[in-house]
Amino acid sequence: MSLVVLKLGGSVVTDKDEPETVDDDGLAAAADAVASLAASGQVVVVHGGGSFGHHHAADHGVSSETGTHDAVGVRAIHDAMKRLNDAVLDALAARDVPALPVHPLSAGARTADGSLSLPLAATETMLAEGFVPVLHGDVIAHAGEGATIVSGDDLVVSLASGLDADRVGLCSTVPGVLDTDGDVIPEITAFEDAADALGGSESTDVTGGMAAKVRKLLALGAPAHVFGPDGLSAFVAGESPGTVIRGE
Ligand code: IP8
Repeated sequence: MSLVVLKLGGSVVTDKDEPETVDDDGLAAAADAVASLAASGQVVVVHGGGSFGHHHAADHGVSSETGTHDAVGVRAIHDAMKRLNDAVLDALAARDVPALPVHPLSAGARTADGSLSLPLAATETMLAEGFVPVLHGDVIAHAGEGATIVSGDDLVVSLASGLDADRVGLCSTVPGVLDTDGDVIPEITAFEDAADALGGSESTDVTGGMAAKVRKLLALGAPAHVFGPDGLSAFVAGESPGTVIRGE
């Protein structure tokens, strides 16, 4: 059975300008898409932080590099993400999708070099038993740093490679990877295809993390589609909305 890993950006399922506010229409459209995917194969969902995780992370001075040893702060970030995760699970349950939470804080860790270790037994067994695992960007124990933020994108890369996904979708508010004129690049098969737009081949994180994201997605064994909310139904139908990133 084919396996799809789908990331729902925080800006798609929340109202980024209002603290801890779900974007009901965005979440409904995303949940409809997951329900369609789940009807024909296996799906792992990952969602971002949006207006739930990010301001708590900023309040406590925590980023993906800078950690904290303050358990109160770690819980504030994690609890906010659990509230958003509950809203996503509820929207899926309302569509009869057998969705279950997997909280990265309790499942994985970062090693001292910053790489993510995410054991997959829970996710794999849920899939084999017909459930739809739903992970989320989170705060996570980090060797030497206390706890730092793990983004949904990093989880997608670990899940897609560890579970040998067939397709990966990243739905955010941008319609794809954009060239220097602001047009969507339909296909990227090497970093050089998008190097100008991404700030050059030496750049790792200049355009909202897109350069780093493209590099990681090129290393996957599965095609990764980067698209906006308007592309969700095309992605569900097996088409290639936005940009497809395909390493060779
Ligand atoms: O929105 C970040 O996940 P992202 C999650 O995928 C937190 O970057 C806790 C800020």
